[in-house]
Amino acid sequence: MNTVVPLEIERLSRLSTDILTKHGFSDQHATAIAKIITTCQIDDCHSHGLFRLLMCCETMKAGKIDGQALPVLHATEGAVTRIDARQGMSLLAFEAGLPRLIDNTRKHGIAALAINRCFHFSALWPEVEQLSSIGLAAMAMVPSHSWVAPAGGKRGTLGTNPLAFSWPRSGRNPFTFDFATSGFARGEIELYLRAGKPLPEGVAVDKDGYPTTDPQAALDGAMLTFGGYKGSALSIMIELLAGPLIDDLTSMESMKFAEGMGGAPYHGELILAFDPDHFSGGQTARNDARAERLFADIVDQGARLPSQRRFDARARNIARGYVEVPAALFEDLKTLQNGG
Ligand code: NDP
Ligand code: PYC
Repeated sequence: MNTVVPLEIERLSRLSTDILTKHGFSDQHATAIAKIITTCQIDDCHSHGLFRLLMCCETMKAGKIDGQALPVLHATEGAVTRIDARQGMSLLAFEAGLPRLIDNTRKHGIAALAINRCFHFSALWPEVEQLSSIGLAAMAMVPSHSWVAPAGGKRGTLGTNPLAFSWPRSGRNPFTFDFATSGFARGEIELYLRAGKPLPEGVAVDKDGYPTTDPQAALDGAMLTFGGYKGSALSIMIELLAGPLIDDLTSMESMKFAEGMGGAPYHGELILAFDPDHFSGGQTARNDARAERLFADIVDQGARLPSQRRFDARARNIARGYVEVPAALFEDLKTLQNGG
């Protein structure tokens, strides 16, 4: 039976920073990572919440990450900001590059932040929502490791390559989606494995290329993209834009860099931001109202907007003051907290 234990929200951040600093992350990195992990766990994003502390520690044990690295911003006058994470985790680099991305977006109407040479384990929605919370629309994308077969193939070439988008809505939660371009995120398959549950059909093939619902066989074989050739093309686009375009690694190259060691993939990240005031010819309010009519027509027919489950979970968890964590994961986290 998959039992869960309650964990007070006020303990989440401390538990995460304790584990991260004990495993070699500087206070600055630990704080940046814990912030995202806590944010995800409060929203019941289980595949990229506390569970990802295991991947962070595994990454440190693999030996290539620099847990102390301070990101360096490249000097530039243009709309493209480049920041070198210097083989640290991506999140501190995102924090360091964000103010310049915002300034550039306000100045030029559209701007980009390219993070290079980062280890990356996290969900992207907390990043794009930092931009939509100040009235900007935003997209973010990353490659990962080459676990995913292209449509028509049976060998891992592409990453799980998430794409996130957030649209600001005055006085309401933003319109946000954030999904892996594989049918399932790798983290989700790992959670199925831990829970002893079979996968749905269509998520993966085994190492011989046959369809499988066995999570371990899926991890050993190849994952599939969502939406057949359409998800496959989107995934390839992410490889290109967050890889060669920004002078960084593809998922195949990230896999090679890892040399079979576990942990988070190593590559770049691309974040794009748009200022509606520049694009809508001074008619932002009128166009926001048109966007709201679009959302209303979706919700009115009984469909839900992406992220609504998350916003509901946030409200519920904050109101009761605790999140629910699988008991087995909580035991693993206690072991890590004790230095294991
Ligand atoms: P999900 O399939 O759980 O959800 C994808 C999106 O679709 C969410 O915004 C979700 O909203 C929305 N959604 C789900 N069901 C519906 C529905 N019925 N109607 C409308 N919208 C719906 O996401 P994934 O498992 O693909 O990805 C999970 C996380 O993993 C992401 O945050 C992603 O960034 C992260 N990830 C990170 C990687 C990395 O390399 N760093 C690699 C791959 C994934 P809601 O949350 O409200 O359900
Ligand atoms: O869940 O696919 C995933 C993933 C890859 C890297 C971090 N998360």
